[in-house]
Amino acid sequence: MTQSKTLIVGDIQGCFSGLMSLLAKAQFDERKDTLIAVGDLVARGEDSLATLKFLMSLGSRFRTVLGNHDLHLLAVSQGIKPAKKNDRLSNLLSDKHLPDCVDWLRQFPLALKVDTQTVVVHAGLYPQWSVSELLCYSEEVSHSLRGPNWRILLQQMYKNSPQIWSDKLQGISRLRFIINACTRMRFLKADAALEFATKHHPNDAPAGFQPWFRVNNDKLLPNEKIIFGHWAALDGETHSDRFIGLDTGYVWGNKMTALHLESNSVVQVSP
Ligand SMILES: [Mn+2]
Repeated sequence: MTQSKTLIVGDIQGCFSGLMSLLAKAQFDERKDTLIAVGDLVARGEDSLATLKFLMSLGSRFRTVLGNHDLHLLAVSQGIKPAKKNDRLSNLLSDKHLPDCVDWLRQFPLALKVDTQTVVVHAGLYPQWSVSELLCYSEEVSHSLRGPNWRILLQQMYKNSPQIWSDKLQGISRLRFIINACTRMRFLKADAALEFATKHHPNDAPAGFQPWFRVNNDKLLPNEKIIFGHWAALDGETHSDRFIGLDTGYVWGNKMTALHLESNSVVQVSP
C-alpha cells in the first residue's frame, strides 16, 4: 500500500477537464489523498459548476484558500455585483446547488497552514506580516464571512484603499486591506503600498515596483514557505524556494501545476 499524498494545485479557474487530467497524471486517489487549492477555483474555464461539485465531493480531503474570483462569485451570487463579461459562470449561477456552493465556499479561509512550515495564500504574504499575523488576519475576515453580516462585507470589499497596512486599521478598512493583500496583491510600491493595476512579469514592471516576494520581510522565519497562485505572468518563477508560485496560466493556454508536498515534486498538464 502506497502512502497517502497531499497535492497543492494552482489556480483552477473552472478548468474542470484540466483538473481531471492533472489529478490522473498525479495518480490522485480520491479515497485517501488530500487536495489543497490556492484559490480561484472558478471563473473563466469551461465548467466552474462541475469543478465545485467535484471538489465538494472530496469532503474533508479537500481544502482551499479563497481567491479574488471566489469572493467575486460570492458577491455575484448575492446580486451584489454583475457577472464579469469573460467569466463563464452562468450554469453555476442558475444551478439549484448554488446556495450550497456559496455556503461551502464561505467556510474557507484566506490563509491556510498546511504543515509546520508551509502556508497557502492566494496572492501572497504582505511583507510587513509574519506568518502567524497572516493567519490571525485571515481569521478576522473569515469570522465576518461566516457570520450573519457576510453580505455587507462583500458589498464593501470592492475598493483599492487603504493601500498601506497599519495595525490601527479598524472595521471594514482593516478587513478590506486584509482581503486585498491576501487575494489581489502582486506589486508593492516603495512605501509598501499595494498596487493593483500591474499584472506583468516582474521584468516588465514599472520603476519602483517590487513583487511582494522580493520585498524584505524580517518577520518571516528561515524555514517558512509561502505557496501562492494568482499571478499567471510569473509562470511560477520567483527565484526562491521559499515562495512557491503555482499559477502557471492553464486558463490562458499554458499549464496547470500541482505540487506533491511530501516529495516536493511538481506535476503539470497543458490543455
Ligand atoms: Mn486571482
